[in-house]
Parts: sequence; C-alpha cells; structure tokens
Amino acid sequence: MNAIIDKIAKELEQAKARNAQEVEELRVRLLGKKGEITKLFEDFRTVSPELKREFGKKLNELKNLATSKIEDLRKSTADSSTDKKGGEDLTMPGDYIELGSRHPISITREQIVSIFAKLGYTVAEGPEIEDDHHVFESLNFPPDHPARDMQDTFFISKGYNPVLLRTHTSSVQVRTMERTKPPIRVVCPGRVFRNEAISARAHCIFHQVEGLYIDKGVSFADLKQSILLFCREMFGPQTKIRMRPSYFPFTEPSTEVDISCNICGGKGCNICKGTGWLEIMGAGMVDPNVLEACGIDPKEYTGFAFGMGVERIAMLKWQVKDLRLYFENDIRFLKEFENSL
Ligand code: 2NM
Repeated sequence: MNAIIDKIAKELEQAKARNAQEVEELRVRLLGKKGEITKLFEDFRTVSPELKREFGKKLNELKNLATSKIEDLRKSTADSSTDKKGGEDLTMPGDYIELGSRHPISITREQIVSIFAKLGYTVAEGPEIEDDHHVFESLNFPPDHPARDMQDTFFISKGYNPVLLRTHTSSVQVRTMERTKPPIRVVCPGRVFRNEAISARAHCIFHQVEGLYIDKGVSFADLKQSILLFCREMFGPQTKIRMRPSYFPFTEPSTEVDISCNICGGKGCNICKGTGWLEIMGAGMVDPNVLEACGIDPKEYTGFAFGMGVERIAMLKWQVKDLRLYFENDIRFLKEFENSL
C-alpha cells in the first residue's frame, strides 16, 4: 500500500494537463467513484489496527495533495485557454442590452400631475388597502349604495369595520382634509380596484388622478376655468370643453366633462362615435356633508374636486383601442412610447 501511495504522489508532482478535459480525466482516474485513491480508502478498512494510524495519515495527505493539484491544474488550463487567444478580444462588439422606457400610463400620469403642479397643486398619496370610513362613509355614500356591494368592491374582510381595496383615490383626499387646515390644493394619483369583468374598455385595476381645491370662496366658475386650462394643456390649445349634469355622492352639483374630439376637431368620427365629444372626467363642488365629515366647516369653506382615469386619458392621447394592452407589458407595445417623454 505504501508503494502505491508513493507512486501516486510522485505522479501527482509531475502531473500536467493541456486542457480542462485532461484535468477532469485525471480527477476521475484518482478521485472518481472507482478512482485509484478512492480504492485505497476502501482497502484501508482491512488494514490491521496498529497500522491504521500511519496509513490513515498518509492517505489523507495523498487525497489533499491530489485535490489541490487538480485545482491548480484547473486554474492554469482555464488561464491558458484564454491566453492562447491572447485574452479578451477587445475588438468584439459589446453585448446588446435592451433599454427599458417609461410606461405610457406613467408618462400620462406624470403629465397630468405636472399640469396641476403648475397651478399650485401638491401630490398626496395614501394606502391602497383602505377601510369603509375613508372610501365610503366620509364621502357621503349612503349605507345601501351599490358601490358598497361585493359586486363592485373587493373586500379583504367584511363585518363591523370592513377592510377593502380602494375604488377611488378620493380616500387620499379624505385623509388630506382630515389632517390639513385649508387652503388645500392636492392631486392624488394612484391605483384603484373595482370588481369588474375585464374587457377592452374596463379593467379591475386601473389608475386615477383626482384633484381637490378647498379655500374660502371657491366656486363652480373656478372649477370650470381650472378644468379648461388642464384640458388645453393636455390636448392642445384648440380644445373646447362641455359639462353635463351628473351625480356623485361626494359632490353637489356634479358634472361630467367632455372635450371636443381631438381627432376630428368636433365634426364627428369613429373615435367620438360621431358625436364630436369625448368624455374625460367627472367633477363637482365638494358636498358640505363631506367637508363636515372631514373636519372642515362648510359654512367657512367651499371646494371643488375632480377625478379622471389615466388609462382613458392615455387611450384618447394615443388612440389606443384596447385598455388591456396597458397591463400586458408586451415589449412591442411599450416600445411605441419610448420617445414620448
Ligand atoms: C370624481 C368626480 C367628482 C372627488 C371628490 C373628492 C372628495 F374627496 F373631495 F370628496 N375627491 N374626488 C371626485 C369628484 C371624483 O371622480 C370621477
């Protein structure tokens, strides 16, 4: 056994390999399952007890020698294989790295927010997981309003104090009113959630920007002028607006705002379905009940609020026909917007 150990040790000292394959062959021959050193360890079991100490030490030393020698050879062959080619070829073209770009919804949201920033609005954000108080109760939703139904709202828990996904970002404005003394001028961008079947025109997750302006003497005329200014910044200086009476629990009076179709200029086309108008947002004067519920005295202050869907604005801006494209992250679709902002 001694003789075999010495023979292998000697061989290891002189071992050479020209490439990784030869190193691997050496490793298998010595340390593999049926390798020479592995076999010596098997034979070791039959060595008489008084010799075990001496041979055990020698065998372990041999194994360590083999392991480190093979590791050395591995390193040197790896080096020399690139050395043969003269190292890295610095004339090779670099790897192509695909560049990302802003998502069209982000671009649109930023544009909406920056228009209102110019009018002195600041940005407020709040939680997507909300309670009944901030989403419905303080916004003047009657107890039996359909939006409070499972059919329309995603509930995380029901019961005495339900936890739910916000259906609008008005909840952020409630939080702002609760902790701020007017004047208040905020826009609240964010994701909202509604239990709707997904189609080309609706999604269960979408984005809103809502705005709120509260001060002494704020009137509907202020609302009209602010909306008109926003629409002209967003869709071009030729844009006209019209307001239709509407209903929301949190505003009185309430209105839905249309802009003149920016495709046909109001003459009527397939985008505006021949009407010459496109609906873009809802708005109104904040209901005194809402102000009161949020700790603001409605005898002292008035305010207006508005809300719009970012997907809808982005669809009108780029004539995107199917809102689902915004959620699929198909690189071919996203690439179309890489030069947009
Ligand atoms: C809309 C339409 C009209 C609105 C109202 C409020 C609040 F919190 F002040 F009561 N925030 N947003 C509002 C008003 C939202 O979205 C279509």
